Amino acid sequence: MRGRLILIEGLDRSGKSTQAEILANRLNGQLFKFPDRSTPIGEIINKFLTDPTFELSDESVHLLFSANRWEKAAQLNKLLSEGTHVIMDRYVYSGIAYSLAKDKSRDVEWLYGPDVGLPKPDLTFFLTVSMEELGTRKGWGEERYEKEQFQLKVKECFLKVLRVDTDPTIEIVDVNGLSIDETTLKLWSIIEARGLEG
Ligand code: DGP
Ligand code: NA
Ligand code: NA
Repeated sequence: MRGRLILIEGLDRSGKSTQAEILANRLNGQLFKFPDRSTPIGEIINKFLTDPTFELSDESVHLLFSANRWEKAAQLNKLLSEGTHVIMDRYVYSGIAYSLAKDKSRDVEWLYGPDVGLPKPDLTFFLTVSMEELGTRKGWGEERYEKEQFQLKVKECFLKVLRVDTDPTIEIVDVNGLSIDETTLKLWSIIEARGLEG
């Protein structure tokens, strides 16, 4: 049987990475984190995110993040075909939402283009947390996109891009005020209800 691909999306500091790690353990699966800063393209992305003087055009940034996902696609497909479950911390929806947040007039078809053909998640969680709570979390404000005004735009773009009304694989999960354990419980109950735990 093919492995399950479960994706966790959300704003910066929403708790995605923590939950992705916990779920990967519980499912005895592999964790993939995007951007993966360890690859050749990931190193450029890391420089872009951490060095405010490093300039790249919006289009280049968009294509680099997509290329970073393609760097891992063969490995991802191999694991899934061998029956290994994979949990992902960010993926295509982050690519669309962050680029759209920079320029709302951007052609969404163009934004999707470079990601067409990547393996599709069986389930996507979008974790929502209030801006007040996000602002209090560790490390906030250190990297390029971690500014409240921009994160508000990203949230709006995520909700536009995640077609929760027509796409049954999308679950928007309000985790505001929840502890790590409470959040895991909430996510796990959805995984179980969909029969994806086995
Ligand atoms: P993280 O390591 O999850 O905090 O991600 C680093 C930053 O990169 C974060 O601000 C979100 C942003 N990001 C993640 N994926 C993409 C993408 O595909 N495109 C763009 N433009 N930004 C992304
Ligand atoms: Na971040
Ligand atoms: Na993270």
